[in-house]
Amino acid sequence: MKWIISWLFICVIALNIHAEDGHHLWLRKQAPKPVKIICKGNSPTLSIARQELLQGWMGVAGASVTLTVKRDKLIKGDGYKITPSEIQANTEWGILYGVYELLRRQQTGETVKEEISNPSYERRILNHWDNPNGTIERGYAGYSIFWRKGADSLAVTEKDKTLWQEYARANASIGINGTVLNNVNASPYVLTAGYLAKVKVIADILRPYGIKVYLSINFSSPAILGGLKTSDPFDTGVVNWWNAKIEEIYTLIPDFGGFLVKANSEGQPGPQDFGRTHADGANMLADALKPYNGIVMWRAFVYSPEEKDRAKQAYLEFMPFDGQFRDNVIIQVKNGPVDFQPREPFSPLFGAMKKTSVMAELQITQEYLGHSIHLVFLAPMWEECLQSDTYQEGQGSTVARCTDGSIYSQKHTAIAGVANIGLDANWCGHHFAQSNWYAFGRLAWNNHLKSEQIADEWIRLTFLPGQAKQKTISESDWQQHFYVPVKDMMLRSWEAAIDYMMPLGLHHIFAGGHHYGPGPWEAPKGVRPDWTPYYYHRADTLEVGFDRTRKGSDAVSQYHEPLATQFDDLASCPEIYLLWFHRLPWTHKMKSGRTLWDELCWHYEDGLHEVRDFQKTWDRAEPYVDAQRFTEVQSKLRRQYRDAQIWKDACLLYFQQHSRMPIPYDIERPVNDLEDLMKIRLGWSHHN
Ligand code: GCW
Repeated sequence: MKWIISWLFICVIALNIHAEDGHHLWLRKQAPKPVKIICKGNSPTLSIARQELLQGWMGVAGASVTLTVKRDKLIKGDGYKITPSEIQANTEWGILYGVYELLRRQQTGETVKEEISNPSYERRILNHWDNPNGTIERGYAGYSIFWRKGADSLAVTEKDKTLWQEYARANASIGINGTVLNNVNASPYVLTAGYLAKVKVIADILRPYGIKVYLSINFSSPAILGGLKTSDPFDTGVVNWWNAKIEEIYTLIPDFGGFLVKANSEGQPGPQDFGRTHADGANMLADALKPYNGIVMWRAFVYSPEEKDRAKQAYLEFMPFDGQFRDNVIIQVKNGPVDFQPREPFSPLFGAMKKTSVMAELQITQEYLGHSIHLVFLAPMWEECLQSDTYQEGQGSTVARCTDGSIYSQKHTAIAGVANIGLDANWCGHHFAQSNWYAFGRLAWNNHLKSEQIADEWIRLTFLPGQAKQKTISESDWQQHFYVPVKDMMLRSWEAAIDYMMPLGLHHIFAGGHHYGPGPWEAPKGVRPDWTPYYYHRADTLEVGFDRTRKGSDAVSQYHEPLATQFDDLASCPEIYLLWFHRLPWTHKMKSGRTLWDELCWHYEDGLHEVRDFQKTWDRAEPYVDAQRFTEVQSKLRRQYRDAQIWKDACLLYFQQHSRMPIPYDIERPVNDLEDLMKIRLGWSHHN
């Protein structure tokens, strides 16, 4: 008996050793070749650089690499110059980034000549929506890696430290250099001594990897924590309180990055509570942070039930203050004007605020794109936004160029991504969701990178042929049967999700609260109208869509010409944004010659078929992947298909009640009844 138990034990250990749970992300262990490193300096960051080269060198065996920290006019910020045997940078962090780039090239087989790479943005920041009790708002990968519930919430274990170091390494490897450790719906208590002591420990671990920590703050902290009567930014007591708090923070963490603020948004306190403006609030904090080189990232995510068109409010509220913010304030603007919907046109604030630093906020966590259940590669969405032309300073004034300092001189430039990271072994809940963390970092470093290149790198780094189930595969076999179809699947996945959720410019037709399943039938009965899908689709027996043309809410006029006219005019409005800008009869003729109703049906159908196809692609990939990741992704795809079917059935059957037109007969018939779908929606809130 005893030996059976110990035999079983050995088997479990052996299995564990070979278990491929995805924890290594895109940084997989391989047997390195010997390399000689020539480097004069000595520091924690340079030691990491050396160690990474020693444990990951896949170049010529016995080669030597020289690392030199030396200024060069062509190298900017933490950029670097690399050749196959040299890395030069202005800063040690630049050396580290150069090391990761060189190793990445060796692994992906991309050649290196002599080249300089400079980051597009000075600050490349993750925003964690982690609460002090360990839960994560819109997080689908388990609890927070920083905070936890209960009495030991502020304790720091060795396990925590290891995890934070792995986290820092992963971020540094893709150029991320900042992290906001807590939710923008901020608890004031993160500024108390106990939390700050823990923030210091985290900062100390992240520092050698070039990562600064930031905190989200609650604007009412002076009243809640300091016992003051007010948190009015013009009150001297309030100003003194912030000054003292900021001094306390910098005494602990001399390179603390600054604050992220969600103010007067979705019930959060802010300067307007005291009759002051966004500029008054942001500037007060900016002045207090200035002596320490800290910055304020002030969010423009504002909307209220009074505004007739939610999509217009951020622009209306912020444009009047253009030029009034301090130079260490950056206005943080979500990619679209509403809220991280499956597809939105870019926010009209980009490029329009010409005298204010503006940064984009992207959402890596898939709040509106299938949580950690659906396989959706987000790089194409971000590429679409970053490469959108705002025309603010003539043709070519893309969102990327309006925010990275190429067009406007901004004292600070930055980009943020809402993190999808949690305690799950694979960090992100879905193995493919790791590609979105990767993509954010790569685009933050180079906002002109193509999605295809990002997918290429990520697949090669994450699914090494050596880790395949079938050990005898050749490189070309892997290339043809794994790499090509999997890359294709990733690149099609965002459009597929749009098609089975919200095609042709439809948006926010999710069931309330959880933002996972469909709820187009939800109407404003006792609920804020702008929190119900009806507000956004406005379907009746004649028409569907939100009229944002000049005759409607006139949101189109917030865009610079020729866009305002292009969006306003039905003939030139891109069909991907059709129902975002126009309210149209069901019988409206589309470019394809179909009616709007038929076209809508076909999009839902195509989206669903795409997921069926992804299942086949993945099943065919089985020999090329380790068993654990294969099965886990396979199971998620099954769920994705079932839920995509529900999306299609729910939307078509619901909208059909209005259009009163038949679903084209070449389309697969719905398999669910609308009444059932309307009932099961609540069950979906606890599926993660
Ligand atoms: O997308 C919405 C989310 C909220 C979030 C808010 C925001 C953190 O549903 O959960 O709150 O946006 O970005 O502030």
